[in-house]
Amino acid sequence: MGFQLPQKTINGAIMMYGWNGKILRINLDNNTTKVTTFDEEFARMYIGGRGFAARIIWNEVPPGTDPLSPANKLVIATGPLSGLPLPSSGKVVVAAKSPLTGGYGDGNVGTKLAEHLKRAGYDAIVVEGAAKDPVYVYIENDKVEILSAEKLWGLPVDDLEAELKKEYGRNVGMLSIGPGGENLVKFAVIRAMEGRSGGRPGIGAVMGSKKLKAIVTKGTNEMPLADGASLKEIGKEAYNSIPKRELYPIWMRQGTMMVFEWCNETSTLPTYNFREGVFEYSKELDANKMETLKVKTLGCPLCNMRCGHSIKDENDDLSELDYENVGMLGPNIGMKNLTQVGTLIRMADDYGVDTISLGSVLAFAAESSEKGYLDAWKWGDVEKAKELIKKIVYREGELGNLLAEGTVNVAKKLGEETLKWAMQIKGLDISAYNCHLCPGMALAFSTSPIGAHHKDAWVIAWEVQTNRESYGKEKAEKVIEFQRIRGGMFESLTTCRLPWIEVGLELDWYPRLLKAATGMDWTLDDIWVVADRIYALIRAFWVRELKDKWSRTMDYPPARWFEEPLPSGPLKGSHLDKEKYDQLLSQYYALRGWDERGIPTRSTFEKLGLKDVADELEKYVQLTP
Ligand code: PTT
Ligand code: SF4
Repeated sequence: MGFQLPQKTINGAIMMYGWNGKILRINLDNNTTKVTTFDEEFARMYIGGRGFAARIIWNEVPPGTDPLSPANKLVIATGPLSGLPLPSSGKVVVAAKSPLTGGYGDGNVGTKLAEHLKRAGYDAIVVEGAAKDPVYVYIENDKVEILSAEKLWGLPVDDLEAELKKEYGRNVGMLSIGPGGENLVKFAVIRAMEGRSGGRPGIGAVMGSKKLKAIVTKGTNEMPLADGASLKEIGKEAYNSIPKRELYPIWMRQGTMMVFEWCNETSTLPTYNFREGVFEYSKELDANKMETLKVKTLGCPLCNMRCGHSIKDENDDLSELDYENVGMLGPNIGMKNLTQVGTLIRMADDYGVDTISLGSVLAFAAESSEKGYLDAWKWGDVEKAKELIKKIVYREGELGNLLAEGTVNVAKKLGEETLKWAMQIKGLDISAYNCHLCPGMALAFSTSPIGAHHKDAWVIAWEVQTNRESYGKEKAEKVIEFQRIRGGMFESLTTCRLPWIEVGLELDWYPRLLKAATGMDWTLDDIWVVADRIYALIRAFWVRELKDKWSRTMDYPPARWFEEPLPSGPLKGSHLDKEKYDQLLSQYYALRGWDERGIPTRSTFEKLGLKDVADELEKYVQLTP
């Protein structure tokens, strides 16, 4: 890469531009806080967000740690572009060892905390240990208070936020958990005051295990920028260019719900636990229907593409409809009415559980009931669904307690054969795209570093438009290209990727913005190297956890997509071909410099500057040279 980080001296201490160089450590075992620093080398190698989180978790969470024990660490990390005046920068990464998958887990949340944390003087927070009684944390620049949350514990997210706003006002960053996180539901998320959610792999449960109800942050310092004037100028140009884009008007009307109809038309809509790809009632749930019900649009801070389209639910409460939410709590569980789906989404938000995994575990329970393994509920019964959601969140009774463990764990309890219809990969439930005839997207899901999430490589639109049936090398190349951009660049910068995806904001804006923020000349190729490093590091984490239980089958999609052809729709009879998928996976591994087990070779680790990781990993598995 060959660049030098510029530095400035403040009161004798060397500072970087773009980063504060400081991580706030909050230890809840003994109610202490301290600040640790990182140097230029660390910033250059991992950029921020996911990169910082992955390295901290690799270094500090020992193999075999129970994810819900005090030894796990909760990391909340910004990147050098988070919280700055540039498009959609109000994002942070929340990460920990996942209680759902047992591997590395993270999520991305839109929140004012991105800006406030940076202005408070920190790039990241690491929460260590666990409190005995419920607490929340208030950070205001150098002041960090650990306060009793005795009166807040048990509150659903909306009520909690209302209480904390009374105390701190609206001009703060606020992340919190609902009863889902408190009760250690394995797919609990962290909620933001702006209505967003993050941390699908149970990061909210990790926060709950630490008895940490909320983090409120207020920062008032200047941002450490190399060239603040240029940054403002380039950021303004970028903001101004967005509304001129062709797709901007439709995006502003429909947001992520835009894809609902397309999914139904292309047989990729998750329907009845991904058994089918088309839903006969899709018109009752799609974006056009949403537009007739929409009352408000919410969104993350610093964004001019706000996409939280909200309707009133059955109780007249606001419910935010994103495609994943509607796909998983709509057709995937047989719901035909958008207002009712809105009620289920609203419950998930207020309780603080992931809509995708919730839809998946409910679908799994309906199918398992149909097959005689459970007596839970039937598809489309909205009253029963509401009852079950409550039971899950409060772990009520045997059934609630069982389903709160998440699909993969329920399947393991019911019997190995039920794993055939447990729609997950590496333990994380698949988000809302049916891949009976999308080998590239199946590969993207299977090689995502946190388990089956579309966030790292949403190749499905490209795949369906080009050569859908191909298992050629171009699919592996496209997955890696997207993983570098989405999972590497956007997760470490850390900003929202939607300006690039949805309205076509060109990627080369980002090195320009990075130059203004950090003073460094980054090229996109420099960033891809960091992305590959982060991928190799996260893969090392998974392998270190699983040791000899790790194999390439961890990168396989569920049996349903191979063995059960689509029973209806224009693609009736389609399914993935296992042998060809395996060849595609081998091509992916070869392109990444990973061996046939899907483990980076020693030479790949070393090329990426991760010799120390290779040395540590070699204590657990033999590496290919
Ligand atoms: C994300 C996942 C998604 S992805 C959705 S809808 W999507 C679901 N949203 C949930 C929700 O809402 N409430 C809830 N209780 N559970 C939910 N689970 C699901 O979580 C989100 C947007 C969206 S909307 C997407 S695609 C993009 N994701 C980004 C990303 O991952 N990285 C990034 N740099 N930019 C992104 N921009 C977009 O952000 P997870 P958010 Mg989320 C209410 O968290 O764990 O990553 O899972 O992030 O701030 O809510 O914004 O059709
Ligand atoms: Fe948030 Fe949507 Fe804006 Fe991205 S585009 S920052 S998800 S409101």
